[in-house]
Amino acid sequence: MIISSADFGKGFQWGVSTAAYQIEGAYQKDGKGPSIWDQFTSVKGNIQSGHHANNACDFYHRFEQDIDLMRYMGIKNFRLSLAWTRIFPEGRGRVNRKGVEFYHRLFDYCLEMGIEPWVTLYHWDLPYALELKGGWTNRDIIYWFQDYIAFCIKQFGDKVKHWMIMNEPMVFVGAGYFLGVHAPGKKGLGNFLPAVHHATLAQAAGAEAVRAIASHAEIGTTFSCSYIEPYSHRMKDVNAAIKVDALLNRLFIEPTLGLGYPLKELKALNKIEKYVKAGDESNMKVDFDFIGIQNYTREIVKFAPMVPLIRAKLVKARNRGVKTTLMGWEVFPPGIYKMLKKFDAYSDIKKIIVTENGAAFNDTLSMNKVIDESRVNYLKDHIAQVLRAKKDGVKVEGYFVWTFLDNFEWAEGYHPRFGLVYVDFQTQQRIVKSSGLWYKNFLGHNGLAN
Ligand code: IFM
Repeated sequence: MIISSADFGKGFQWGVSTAAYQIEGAYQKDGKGPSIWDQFTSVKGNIQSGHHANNACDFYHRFEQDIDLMRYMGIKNFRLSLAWTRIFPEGRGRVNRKGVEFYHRLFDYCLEMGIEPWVTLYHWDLPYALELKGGWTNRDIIYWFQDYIAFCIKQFGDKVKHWMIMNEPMVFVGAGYFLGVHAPGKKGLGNFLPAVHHATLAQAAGAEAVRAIASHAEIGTTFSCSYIEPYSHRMKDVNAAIKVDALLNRLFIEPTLGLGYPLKELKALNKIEKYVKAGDESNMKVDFDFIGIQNYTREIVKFAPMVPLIRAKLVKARNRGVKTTLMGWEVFPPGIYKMLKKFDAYSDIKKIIVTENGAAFNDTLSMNKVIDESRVNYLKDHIAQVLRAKKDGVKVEGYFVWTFLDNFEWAEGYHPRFGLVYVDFQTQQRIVKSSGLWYKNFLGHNGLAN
């Protein structure tokens, strides 16, 4: 099959996604305050090989060069996030003008180069000062978050049209406040449940602030999602899969649509009601202009009586003999089609953008080239599934590759490289991989054999 970007129609938005903490570096430059990730990465044992993102891709100093490269690659939409502590070093109160100026310069340069910035307001780097007050477990975060957002929209609302309130709440709350493997490293239901509820309320309060200040803005938020299948047709596995689906795919989207938390399937989370106050149900609802979905893989779920609360476990792809990426995630292109169909079936979703999709493979630099055919195939196969969904009538109107530059992959440090562009972290040299050249051709409407 030959697929070209033209098959998706003129208005379809193609882009690349990034996040501040993963690329910016300059972690103490020009008055930036510490975030929970600056703190978490400074503790031995938290991150593979002791990596941190103090310098990362040094995007803070090199953004013009990187945007020039984006332009060369024909990329018209650039998803990035704001580092809250560059703007408010203590999370609230005192404004750091130099941080604000940095984002003005960045947006100005994007616009000058004909690249549309799509901005995520929160991609996990909570101000450490706010974590000391309980972070997402403290209900006051709804107001801290709303104030931060209101400030950003007043500052940048004339330059940025597309805003995303949060990135993958299930991941930052699950990994950061239940499993403790991401910042701030908290564990257990006692942290998880209030964090879920406050993130849900803050997401709605944030969206309301954007709407009130910038009526022309397009507002969305982004959800991680994985296609879930039971290990077998046995009822126990089927029920286990239903629970995991509710936890990973439904917990955060459904309250925003006015459907409440999926507690019927997730009885273990019933205690969340302890944190719910009168009026919260309706305050969780948001009339988003679009929903971002971020899909990488599928998960196979098995009944597991010894696993507390959920009695279910994921069967690792590596034990299933299937093709995987360097993250150990199964390569399963139809999964993105299934998730697009699933989200499209919610009647109140107006538009879907695939705000992340991509893969980490074992890239090797040889003679100044990175030949990453596995990534090219991954992207082609997933994009073909997005087209299949679109042809079925799914309201999908954009696709962003995760990610532009190799960068800091959270707990895995710099080991998994997801970029279309290779980064030599010693010299900060950029080398466009074969996948980057493929995307450039693809965006140039050159039909390519699939
Ligand atoms: O790197 C992350 C990103 O920050 C959020 N979505 C998934 C990506 C790959 O793990």
